[in-house]
Amino acid sequence: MMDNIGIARLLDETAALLEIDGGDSFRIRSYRRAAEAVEQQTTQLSTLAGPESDGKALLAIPGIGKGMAANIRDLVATGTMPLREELLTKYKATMLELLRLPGMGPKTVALVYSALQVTNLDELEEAAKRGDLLELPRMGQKFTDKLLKGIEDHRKNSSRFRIDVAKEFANRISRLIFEFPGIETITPAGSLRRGRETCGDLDLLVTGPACEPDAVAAAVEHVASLPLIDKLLAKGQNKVSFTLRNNLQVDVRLLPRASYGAALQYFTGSKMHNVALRQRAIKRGMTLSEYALLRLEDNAIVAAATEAELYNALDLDYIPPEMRENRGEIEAAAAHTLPKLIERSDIRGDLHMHTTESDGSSSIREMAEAAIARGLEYIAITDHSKALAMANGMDDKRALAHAARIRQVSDELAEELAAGRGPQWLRYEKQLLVPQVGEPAKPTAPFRVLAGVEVDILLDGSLDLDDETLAQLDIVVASVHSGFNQTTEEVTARVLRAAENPRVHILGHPTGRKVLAREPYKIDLAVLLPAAARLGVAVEHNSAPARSDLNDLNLRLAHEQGCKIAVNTDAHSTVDLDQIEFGLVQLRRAWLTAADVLNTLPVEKLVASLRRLR
Ligand code: DGT
Ligand code: CA
Ligand code: CA
Ligand code: ZN
Repeated sequence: MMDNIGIARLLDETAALLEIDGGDSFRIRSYRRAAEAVEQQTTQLSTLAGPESDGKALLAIPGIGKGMAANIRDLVATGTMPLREELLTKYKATMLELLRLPGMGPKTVALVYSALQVTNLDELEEAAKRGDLLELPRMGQKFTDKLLKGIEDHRKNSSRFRIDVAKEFANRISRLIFEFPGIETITPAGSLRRGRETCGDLDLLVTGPACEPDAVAAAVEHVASLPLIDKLLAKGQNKVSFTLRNNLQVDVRLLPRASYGAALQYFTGSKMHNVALRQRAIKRGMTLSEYALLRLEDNAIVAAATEAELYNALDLDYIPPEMRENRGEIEAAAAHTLPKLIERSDIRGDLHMHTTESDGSSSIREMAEAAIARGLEYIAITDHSKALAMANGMDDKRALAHAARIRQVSDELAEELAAGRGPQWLRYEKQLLVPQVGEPAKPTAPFRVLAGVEVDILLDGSLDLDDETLAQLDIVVASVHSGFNQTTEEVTARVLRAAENPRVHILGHPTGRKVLAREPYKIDLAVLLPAAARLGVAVEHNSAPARSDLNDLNLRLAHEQGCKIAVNTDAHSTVDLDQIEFGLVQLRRAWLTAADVLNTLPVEKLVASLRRLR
């Protein structure tokens, strides 16, 4: 009998095959969505979709319509379905891995198959090495070289997962575990809790009455039988390890409340932080383990229930997880000089986002309301400029007309808020950070929508819009979106030239990298950052988890060089505004405080500080 994971896998595979076949994008999406929906079910669909069922239960699942329900019943009954069989007469199931490579769109995948019978990663690599791709239209040596590099990167990267992916799965799994009675708290530990931009595996720590020694066996059974488990790797007394369909490994530990703090400390790591902490314990006549901090002479428990007790017992201030990398945090905690790290409530504004005017999917008004609902006091709308034709970038005339509309929305909203009419608040479910709409926003400070632009830095460092246009805008973010193969000298000089333009306020995504997907362009930050500081132009940390432009070490460097730092979401839709969380953890990993960040300022101070002194 096919389980939910099997069903989801085949629906997803069908979506990929449809894509290669040049299918309708709406139809492709409906298969992907159905796969996700199936995977999140708590009961095995085979029990609802068997031959004797009427199929109604399937239709009750959001994302599953009549056609999809029929597909699922076919999958359960026969292990396949007609559309999949039809596609498999033309293509091979393994081809979906090719879609993940840079430059390999569905058309190219279809082409290498029809011309060279390439059906998987290994075959593609061989074909590229043999030079077979050179025979195909539009695939020169450059394409081949790039592809080989892409295959190498893919092999290297596919064992780690982006922080947002890890967090999403941590949430899904937690939701399922919480269905068992007597579970109180679930905390993701390991690299996810420390806010690293990628995670090798998930470490979930669970506690509550159901995890006490006399009760834990049943809770372990519950976890070990979660329907989203692909392969069960291990099931111990209080630990379950498994993998998900995407190969992400999950280690779940069920722990008694009395030692939860010690376990949390141990499994949060990092290993280097823990090593240093254990040495400190030994110097003080204690030993530290995942169970407790013990006094050596009589094995008495000094601390175990909470992390705070444990750090305090070692004469340390509490060290936030993001700092636990053994980069001087233990010494600072001992000297009571840990910085007060920036928090979400410190952020007053967001200075980089898009609307339907370029490649965003929400209107000015929608973005502004979503920002108010999240407690922000101002945003800047910064749509693309014309060089980014693909994103429907604006020319000078459109940029100015758009600015006028942005200011109009700003005025309208100020009036409505003053009259006591506001959008709905978003509330956050306690442990899972899932936004939910609540009561209307209380009118707070007058909200401002600043008129801005994200102007392209052209290949020679000139800007894509006229100076007179830029001078009329409140916020100018300047970004590189082209010429990624320029040399270090070329790209550094290019961005420096843009930074020297006094109308530019912020250098947008200054490295252009994409996490696990694209190397940064070869910019020399050791040259750029001090120059940016001297010129008074801010550098952006882009919170989109796929970008995360300046990593923790670069952010630290930017701060030490005296740069202004802006942390923005680059939102392309209202929900993207929540990406700020991911940006903030990187700032915290760089030890930054609210005072180090531009968009913690109230709007008047922000606008004043943007004025460039020259
Ligand atoms: P990852 O999964 O590669 O993104 O990185 P982490 O930091 O999550 O590493 P992981 O999952 O191997 O272990 C989670 C934490 O548990 C780690 O940060 C420290 C602790 N830990 C696990 N195994 C050991 C060990 O053998 N020695 C020490 N000192 N700590 C360990
Ligand atoms: Ca881990
Ligand atoms: Ca682990
Ligand atoms: Zn942008």
